[in-house]
Amino acid sequence: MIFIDACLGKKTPYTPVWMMRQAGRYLPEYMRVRAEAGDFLSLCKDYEKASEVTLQPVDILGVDAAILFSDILVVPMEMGMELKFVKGEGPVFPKPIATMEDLDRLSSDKAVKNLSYVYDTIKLTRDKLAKDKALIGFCGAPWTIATYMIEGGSTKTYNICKKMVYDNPQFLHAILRKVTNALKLYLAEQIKSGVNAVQIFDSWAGALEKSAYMEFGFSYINEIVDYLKANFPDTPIIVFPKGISGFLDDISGNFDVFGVDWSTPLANAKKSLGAKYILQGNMEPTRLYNKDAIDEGVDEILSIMGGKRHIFNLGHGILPDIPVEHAKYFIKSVQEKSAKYAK
Ligand code: 1CP
Repeated sequence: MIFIDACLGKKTPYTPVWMMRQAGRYLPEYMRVRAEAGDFLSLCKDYEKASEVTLQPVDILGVDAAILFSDILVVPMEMGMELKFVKGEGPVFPKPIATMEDLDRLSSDKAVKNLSYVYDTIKLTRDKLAKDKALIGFCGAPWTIATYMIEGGSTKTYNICKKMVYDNPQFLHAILRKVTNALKLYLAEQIKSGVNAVQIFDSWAGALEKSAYMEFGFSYINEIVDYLKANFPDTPIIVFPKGISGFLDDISGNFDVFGVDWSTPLANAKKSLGAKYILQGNMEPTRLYNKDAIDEGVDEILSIMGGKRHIFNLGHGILPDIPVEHAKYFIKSVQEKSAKYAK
């Protein structure tokens, strides 16, 4: 698998490429399966349909890896929190975690058991996926998941959870501890079910100042990484903490790949982290609106990385109104142009 070889720093015939959020609303084929399922959460729970949409971007776009179709928020949901996806609003937890009693009602063990539909999706998908394509499992980082559990949904200010950082850090640690316990076992089950690599998404890492992020964010990611490396040393781990370009020099851990977000100049990330980690990323996702912008973005990134120690991706998820034809053009252009660097 070219994607796994690249994660491990082996030479590959071209730079492998996939896109964060590559299965989803920009694909008419996805919309059809989602309509059949009824709604988004029913789709996640139906392992045959979830597997079908996991495979769609491989068949339609030719990406080098599939990412499991699910969501980061099924973990707190299966721990015992009611979750709704409200049209136009995104995810909503009607009863956010505010007290120790709220937290005590949640169970990490129950979540790991209840998430069996995810393990079934993985088994079926790995069965159907071409042998040379990798299947990526994933979870949200404890901090990012906790922001939704505490705020009750998406937030622009993070004021409730950031107040907790300074007013009640013990309680925030208790929440993060419980989520981390679930995520260690959840990713272990994903690996046992057949994923070839895992990615930890810390989409809201940039909401915290450095010292707070190290204490409440990155330390929990590293705990998950160390647990997985002790049990599954051969499975590559990708971390994606978005919005921390100001302190990349201080990032360390036992993971294999560092995901660079689009706001970080890739040359800076290469200087800080490129010797220690394979870098993944980081084309600005809105470049996909325009073919000339795609060409320019791909050329610039390939010239910085020189076809080495790199996995191509966007610097955050693909947007729902991107033309499919442009997504195809992007994937093909990375695969063709990067082959020239490999010679
Ligand atoms: O069909 C729909 O309308 C639902 C939209 C949708 C989809 C397609 C949601 C709701 N989640 C997903 C799938 C998903 N989410 C995947 C698998 C598909 C793929 O990547 O190809 C993955 C890996 C995620 C990860 C995810 N969910 C993250 C981390 C990555 C990121 O984009 O930063 C986050 C923050 C979420 C929460 C979430 N779930 C859904 C939405 C709209 C959101 C974001 C809400 C917000 O911005 O706060």
